Amino acid sequence: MLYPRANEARAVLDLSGLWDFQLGDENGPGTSLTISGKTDRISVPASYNDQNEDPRYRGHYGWAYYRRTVTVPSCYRGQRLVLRFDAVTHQAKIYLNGTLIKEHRGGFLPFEADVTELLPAGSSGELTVAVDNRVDHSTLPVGNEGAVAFFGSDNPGVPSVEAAKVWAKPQNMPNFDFFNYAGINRPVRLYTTPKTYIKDVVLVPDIQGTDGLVRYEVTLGGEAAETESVTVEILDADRKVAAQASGTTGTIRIPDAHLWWPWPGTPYLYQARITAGEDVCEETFGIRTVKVEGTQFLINGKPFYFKGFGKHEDSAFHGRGLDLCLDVKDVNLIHWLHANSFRTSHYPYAEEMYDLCDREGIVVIDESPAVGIGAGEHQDPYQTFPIREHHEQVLREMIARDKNHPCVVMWSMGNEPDTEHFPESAYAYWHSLYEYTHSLDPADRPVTFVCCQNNYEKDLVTRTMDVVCINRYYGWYNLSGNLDAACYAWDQELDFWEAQNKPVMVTEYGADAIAGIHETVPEMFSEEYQQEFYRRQNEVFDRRDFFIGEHVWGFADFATVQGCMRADGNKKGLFTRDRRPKLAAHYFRRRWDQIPNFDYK
Ligand code: E8X
Repeated sequence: MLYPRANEARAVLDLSGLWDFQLGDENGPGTSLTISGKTDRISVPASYNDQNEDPRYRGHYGWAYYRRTVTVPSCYRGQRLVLRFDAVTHQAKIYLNGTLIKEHRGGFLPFEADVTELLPAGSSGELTVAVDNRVDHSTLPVGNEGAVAFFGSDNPGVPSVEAAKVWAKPQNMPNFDFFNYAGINRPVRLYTTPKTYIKDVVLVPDIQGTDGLVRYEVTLGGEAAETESVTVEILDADRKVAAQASGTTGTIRIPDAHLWWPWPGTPYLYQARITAGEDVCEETFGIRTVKVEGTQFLINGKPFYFKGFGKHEDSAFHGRGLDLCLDVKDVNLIHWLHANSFRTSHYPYAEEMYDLCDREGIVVIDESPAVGIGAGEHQDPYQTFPIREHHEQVLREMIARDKNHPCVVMWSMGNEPDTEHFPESAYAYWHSLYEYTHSLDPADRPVTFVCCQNNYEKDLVTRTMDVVCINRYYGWYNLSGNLDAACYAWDQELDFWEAQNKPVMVTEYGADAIAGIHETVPEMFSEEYQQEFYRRQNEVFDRRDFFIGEHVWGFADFATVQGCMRADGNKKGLFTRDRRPKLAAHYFRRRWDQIPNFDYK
């Protein structure tokens, strides 16, 4: 799906701003909807949870409603009109003048509705967006079910489940460690295209000697989709035509191409300028290759070492709402650290972030929202969670959206599923999904998922991924406070992985550090312990050739579900939530300055 960009053929009307808002209940609306009664004002895009002091905003369970009037300029006459929602979390129903026009499941990927007939140029209409924030066994991310029983008999002092019901209300119980921010988290726009329009563009780069090759495929939609002729021009960074072609598919040769290299190399970008009748669009791409070979991860044929972290879309007031200023700040902090990559834990991020990473040369592992697939040793999630179809849907939508970004070098199908209690079931689920994911990407990037701390000998599926990605908390959740033991455990485990002959990276390791807690003898929760935790474990990684990267958990502190293990959020950040560096940030800045992107191992 193309990003909505204004140009000489297309207009974009941004519908961000203050909308009317009302919290609803568990009973969602049907095929028609009109909001009545008092509404509050709410900012779009942003999560609704932290915008109002009414505690119901933060703890909400169920539907909520957004409303505004949309007026379509009459100068849009004769054009096709499309409403585009970049992300509505988690489930959306869209109404125009009270009538349902679109439904979408999944809170982190875009969807569109053609409104050419329903909202013609020169008219006004009432746009209502119904949003459901509930997570359960059928959603991604996954929520636990049975909220009321949770207050039951295993709580000392709580006499019975019946007694607990007096105060217990249904609530979301995320099976994931980030606050369940909800609402219209990313922009809503109305855009125009000519009646025959460019629907999609696929660009697959390759390198041949000093030339760049781009295999392309253009899909048209609308009245003359079958007959309209297509031309493609490749523009270099000075907007000079470097090569051109015509027809809906083909391969273009760019002589003496500039390659896309991760920062501090030059992340050179080209534009593919597509013309089809009256429609025009430009899609950014880079000439670079990605390949796994033996125990190496090759970018442009050279062995790459991942230095970076898992992140979140998370900030004060906005929640998970798009914050471009924060995205720019984060990219600059990534440069400041001499990092070169991050994982979009635990869901696809806003498209603007990938644009920034393309431009700034930051390598991205793009993760689907499949986090929390597990229910302990007594329940096989693969047999009992109705998620498979939805999981395939989010992978399809993620790859359709992000396929042309040079920054994206690998797909992560999900984070920390159960692979230990039901190893055969896990294998059947993930391995077929791995093959499906490969089949979706025209560029056939490496595919992985991120494995939870578990018994790696029982786990049958992690070892079959293109890159073994492991989250490990030796010295934190287990072997707490004991870094000698943690290093020993790592060594044992890395002996196991060495025998698998795959590239291995750590996608999470970390310790909570509350900014300002200092100690001479490092103990847990101090900034010194967090730094020492990394210093000791990095020494272990440095001794292993097949170890291709270190992703810290996490980039910055973030909001999560309250609980007795969390003091005002998850504090494993190298930065605080307002982006002040902890000791460990300074440590990594020195370390990563010494580690080159290529040929480190
Ligand atoms: C943590 C991280 C969490 O925030 C992240 O979303 C997923 C978690 C650790 C799982 N990985 O808790 O800080 C730990 C399992 C240990 C046995």
